[in-house]
Amino acid sequence: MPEPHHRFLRACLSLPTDRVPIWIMRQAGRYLPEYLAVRKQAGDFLSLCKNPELASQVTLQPIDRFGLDAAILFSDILVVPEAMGMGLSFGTGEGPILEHPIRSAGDVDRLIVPDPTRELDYVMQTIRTIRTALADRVPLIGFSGSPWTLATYMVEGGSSKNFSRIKGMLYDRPEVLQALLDRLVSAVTDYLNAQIRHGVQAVQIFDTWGGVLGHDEFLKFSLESMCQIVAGLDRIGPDGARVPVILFAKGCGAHLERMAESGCDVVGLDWTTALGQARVRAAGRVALQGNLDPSVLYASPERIRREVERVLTAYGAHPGHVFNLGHGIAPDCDPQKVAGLVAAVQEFSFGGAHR
Ligand code: 1CP
Repeated sequence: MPEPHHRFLRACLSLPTDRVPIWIMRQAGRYLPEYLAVRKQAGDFLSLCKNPELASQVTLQPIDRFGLDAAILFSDILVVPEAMGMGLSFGTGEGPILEHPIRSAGDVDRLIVPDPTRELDYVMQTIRTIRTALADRVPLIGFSGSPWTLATYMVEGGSSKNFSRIKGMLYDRPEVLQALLDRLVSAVTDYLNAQIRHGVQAVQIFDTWGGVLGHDEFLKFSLESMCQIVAGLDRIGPDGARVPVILFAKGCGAHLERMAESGCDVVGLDWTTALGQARVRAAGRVALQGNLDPSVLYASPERIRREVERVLTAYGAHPGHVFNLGHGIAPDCDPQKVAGLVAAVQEFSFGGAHR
């Protein structure tokens, strides 16, 4: 199989690169004035997600502005529960609202497993539009939420602080939660395979809320379903290239070894894990992505540069590092700071022939 030439794809596959690639979780979004202008044009956030032309425009905005090494599809993890039949809305300034929360086995039975080329066809159109607009400048990343993370929104009915309803379900009626997770494994596997068929060149599974689970509960109720998805993915794209799979589970650095055995190519880490030790623990089985604390972007440009150097030095001169924040960029971030961050990654990691 031919080796990829893009440094992001090469790093995902632990191949040598000219320098460390960088992309940023939530790189398109509210901290960019040009994003807010396009969202206004679309009317609201969900309409923006469903408009392939405008969603493609906002996907490319951070690429044009900062010269990042990968683009990520502009969409949201919650379009999958919507396609399964749950009503979805985003109130202005509030979190998401899922209209018919899952509270019983009957609620799970009523969920459909969507045909991604029908209920989620607008995402497939967006992928095609973005690939044309990118013209192979950088690779395109597709994504989904993990079954556990999607289930938190579906059971709670929106964002949550203490996850009381889904935790109650986990301990009292684990069979209902398991039935929901099983249905989500099918929906997410079909959805990511459709994204791959339509042209995404890597996929990331976001397990934003894996870290709220106890040790054994994470393995049983989150990692297990992610492993099933990884096993069901088509790892070769329509152009014959390998499609790397990234698992990002926030607050789950303790489970790195188990995640590295999932069959994924890259494990994404948040900033609570020591990156140098993580590389040793991963033992060459996977590449690592991360892991600058997003709050570093509130510091001075000089301090940001020092912290970038610290992350790069912690990983060291080895292949298989994708620079990223440890979680999504904050909506009140100053775009100038992001420009400084990208420049620092480019400068400090350039010329490492060993990478
Ligand atoms: O007002 C707005 O413009 C909406 C804000 C917004 C944006 C820009 C939401 C609402 N989602 C998004 C885009 C988005 N969401 C992307 C775009 C691609 C990118 O540039 O990265 C991605 C990958 C996501 C994924 C997503 N949505 C996650 C997982 C990643 C993470 O940050 O942890 C989660 C948990 C969501 C749910 C979500 N979407 C939006 C909100 C307000 C929420 C709830 C967050 C919460 O519960 O705290």
